[in-house]
Amino acid sequence: MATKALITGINGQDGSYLTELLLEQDYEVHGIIRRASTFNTGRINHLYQDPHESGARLFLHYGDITDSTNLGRLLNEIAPDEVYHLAAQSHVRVSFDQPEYTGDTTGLGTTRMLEAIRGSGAKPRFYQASSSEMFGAVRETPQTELTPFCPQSPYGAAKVYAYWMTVNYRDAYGFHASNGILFNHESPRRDPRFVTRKITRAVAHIREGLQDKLYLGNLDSKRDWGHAQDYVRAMWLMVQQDEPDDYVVATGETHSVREFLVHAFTHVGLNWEDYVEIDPRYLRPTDVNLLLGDASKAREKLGWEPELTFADLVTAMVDADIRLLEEQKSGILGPESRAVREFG
Ligand code: NAP
Ligand code: F7E
Repeated sequence: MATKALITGINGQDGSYLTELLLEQDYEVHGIIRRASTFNTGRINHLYQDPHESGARLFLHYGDITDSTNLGRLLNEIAPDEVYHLAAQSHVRVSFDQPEYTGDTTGLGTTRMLEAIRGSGAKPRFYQASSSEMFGAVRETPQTELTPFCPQSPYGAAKVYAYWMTVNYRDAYGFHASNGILFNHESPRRDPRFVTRKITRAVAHIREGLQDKLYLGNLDSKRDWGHAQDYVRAMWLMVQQDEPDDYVVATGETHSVREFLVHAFTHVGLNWEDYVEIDPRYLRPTDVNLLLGDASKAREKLGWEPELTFADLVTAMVDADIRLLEEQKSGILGPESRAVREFG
């Protein structure tokens, strides 16, 4: 029998790459999507399978991590072997505008999932999408699993709560529950409201003369940026271990937003300083100025290594945005989503 995984946040950046990875390994994958006024399965449309066809291994279910009765029912119905809890309000800047909602989804959402598992009587292994934002005003550099948390945003604070609830269910109820403390990871599937994709998308538009300026906030901020495809592999490896544990996942290199700009604009022969302006709207009440992870534990215990470098990441994202724009200009839009037609 195929191993069954349940993924919350399946249509997000990480959910889409993780689904690809699990389907390649012959898992049966169940994903929770929430009802929105427009269909939002763009990142997983290429994976969609008609659930009526024999051999289908990807199944989508409506649900929401603010709805505990729904989560409990899905846990009972699906009886997964592994749960990857990725759903969250994941935007740090937005968490200052919506601190209560962020606490509800990003923090309490994890408790609801853990409680749904406990109530179901099943014993799936559990992965919690923890974040380097928990380190906040960093107490040491580089950051490891032992570095104290000092969150600087409602998002970071909610993730700290979720981290400790995961540890608590491991200690109190013997859950196989692990925290992946993932540093920033990006890809061509990154939402354009995060700085990397905002930049690479703008580079593609500026190159075509479709955009004059790119407005940004704090350019001095430094991040340890990796590729999402590498990072979902680390999630899976954590869940496969005999013992649950917590792991930092990072590249061990840090770069400023300014350096990202230099790489992205230079890749197409442009000078970023001709286009970028600062807009205070993108500054945060408190920002995290420096993140740099030490993933030695993940390397030693999981055998995990990132395969893609910072330069690979930037060029892959710029090239993908150029291709996307060319497809849009020539009217080649992606194949109509079968999910849109069939998931009414
Ligand atoms: P993302 O692209 O923003 O995806 C978030 C997912 O959560 C989406 O599928 C979203 O669905 C879903 N979601 C949000 N609120 C929900 C709700 N109330 N009920 C059900 N689903 C809901 O994020 P990501 O980059 O893939 O990150 C995955 C997880 O890792 C998140 O928990 C994030 O906080 C965490 N994380 C990310 C990074 C990073 O650098 N990417 C680093 C560390 C940790 P909709 O499409 O409907 O909005
Ligand atoms: O900001 C600065 C901004 O929004 C990175 C999420 O996946 O990673 C992500 O959170 C830096 C910050 O990501 C703009 O101030 C400058 O210092 O791309 P970001 P983030 O806040 O690091 C962590 C690990 C997560 O867990 C989160 O879910 O870039 N910055 N100008 C800007 N950022 C944005 N978004 N927009 C700007 O215009």
